[in-house]
Amino acid sequence: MSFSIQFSHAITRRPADSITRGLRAVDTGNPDLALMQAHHAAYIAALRSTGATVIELPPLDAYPDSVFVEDTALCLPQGAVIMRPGAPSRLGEAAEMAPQLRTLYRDVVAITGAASFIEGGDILVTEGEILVGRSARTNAAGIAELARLVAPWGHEVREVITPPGVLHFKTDCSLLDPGTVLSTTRLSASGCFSGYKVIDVTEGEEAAANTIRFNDLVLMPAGFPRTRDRLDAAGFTVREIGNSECAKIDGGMSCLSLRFTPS
Ligand code: CIR
Repeated sequence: MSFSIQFSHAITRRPADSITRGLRAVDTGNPDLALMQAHHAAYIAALRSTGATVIELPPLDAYPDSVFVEDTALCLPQGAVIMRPGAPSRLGEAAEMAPQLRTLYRDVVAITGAASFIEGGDILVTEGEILVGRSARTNAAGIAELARLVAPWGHEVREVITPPGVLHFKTDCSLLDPGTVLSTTRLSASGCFSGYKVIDVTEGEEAAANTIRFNDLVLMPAGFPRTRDRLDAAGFTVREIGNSECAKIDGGMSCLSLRFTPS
């Protein structure tokens, strides 16, 4: 059983009407809620098709970015860690997720330091380590606090750097199997994946790097044919999911769920 790619559960949250106020680095127009809902439904259906239980939480209008549940928690086999998002408008989302995780896990701990900030999008869990990218949302204090919390569970944290101008570490990479990473070249060139097999996305298809391996499937954003060819050639079972609306507010496949096997 590979805890980094096999999961019995996922949690998602339906997009709220307020999604049009979602944070974004560059304004390319507001997401269309109806189309986003359709993409979200396809995403959930794909997760369920692997046999997993998917818990769908109701929309939270007070938090425009709350559909991106990944940023609120880190779920490990031994327990869950509630994050402290670095985006002030997202800080309250973590407290909304905590009670859900307490119903599923015996052990739920939290990042609490006033100076600690960390978002789940900056965290890549592999079989042997937890890589955390320092970014505009995740700072050294947040990473150090996470390392202290997960050490008793046997996990080692390695601090890495999210490329400048990139929202989250996992905006630019994802785990395809316990030893294989999909990455942009700008990230893999930093050398942070030494010891892993790396498949680079095709130049010009950087937005394809944020996929998720969920049980037998790799969910990838639709519309990146050359990267898809690379994944097919490497033997992965790929499901393309429309991501045009989430992409307008810097979201992708990983942000839309928490994936875990509760203990
Ligand atoms: C934000 O800027 O926080 C959201 N608009 C997008 C969050 C994407 N989350 C993720 O990649 N884990």
